[in-house]
Amino acid sequence: KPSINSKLAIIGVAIDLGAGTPGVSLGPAAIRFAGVTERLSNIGYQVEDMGDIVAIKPVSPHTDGTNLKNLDEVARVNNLLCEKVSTAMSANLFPLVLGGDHSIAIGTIAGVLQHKSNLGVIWFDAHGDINTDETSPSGNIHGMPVAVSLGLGHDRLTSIGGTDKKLNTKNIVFIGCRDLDAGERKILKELGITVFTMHEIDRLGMTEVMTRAIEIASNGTDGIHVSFDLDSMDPVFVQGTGTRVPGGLTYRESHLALEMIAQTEKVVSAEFVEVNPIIDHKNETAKTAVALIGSLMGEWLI
Ligand code: 6HN
Ligand code: MN
Ligand code: MN
Ligand code: MN
Repeated sequence: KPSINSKLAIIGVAIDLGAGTPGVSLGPAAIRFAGVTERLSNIGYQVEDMGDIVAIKPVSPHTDGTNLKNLDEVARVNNLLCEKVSTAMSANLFPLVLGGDHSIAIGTIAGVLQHKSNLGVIWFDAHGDINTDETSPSGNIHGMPVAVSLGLGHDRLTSIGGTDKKLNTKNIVFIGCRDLDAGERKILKELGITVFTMHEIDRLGMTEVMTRAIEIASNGTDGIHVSFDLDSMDPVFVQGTGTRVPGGLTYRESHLALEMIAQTEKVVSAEFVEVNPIIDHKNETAKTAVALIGSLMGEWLI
């Protein structure tokens, strides 16, 4: 659990090969530049920066026999990430993973599952990220990590960390969705996964939504992983992210959600993804990510 004075590992993943828009590979650098280490040190954490895993753009994005873009390199990077996250947890370090596109959740979650076999997940996103190679409209792997972490999709991805170590549908919950593909709606419904769309957040309010979400992610689990896609927020707060969708979480709703998760003291790992400094204004999206990280790590639990 992230308690003040515990140790934390920062793991950057410089990859944009899972996304349609280039630039999120510079996300880890932007978030470091925005002062993530200093922020966490000031809260009272001992921070170990384990550096970046760096993706290399292939000459051709196509792997034989699949529509998935950059499959070879996305798989290589996520295998490395899985190992690195697992190594951090073996050393009793809380893994804080900085993206990078959301395909890195494949490696992060696979790594955490080596240590926590009944993991709950709270997934903040405008999107469902639950496409498979069969349902994906784009071939972009950042639209697939939830499916992969459930064992669905291409075996080059589902094999990462072991096909036996997967998430349980009853412990996954989505927050902030407002752009779900037809195939994703079908999968979500079939699997019975709870989705708090913007509609539910409007109707119930963030406090009630998070109370329910935390219950789902806690029920019978040995920890909670937080996967935060910056595009869950309203585009007015996050210019620097590639797949912006109007009508998202406000600045305070996002912080309130993460502060409530921090209060549970059940969080075992986290990732903040899809920060794109190339399309941002004065690194503001990375600064927002750092503030959100502060809230998740208990900055306001005085
Ligand atoms: N993300 N559903 C779309 C697709 O291409 O599969 C968009 C995915 C966006 C993924 O924001 O992490
Ligand atoms: Mn996402
Ligand atoms: Mn998204
Ligand atoms: Mn879409």
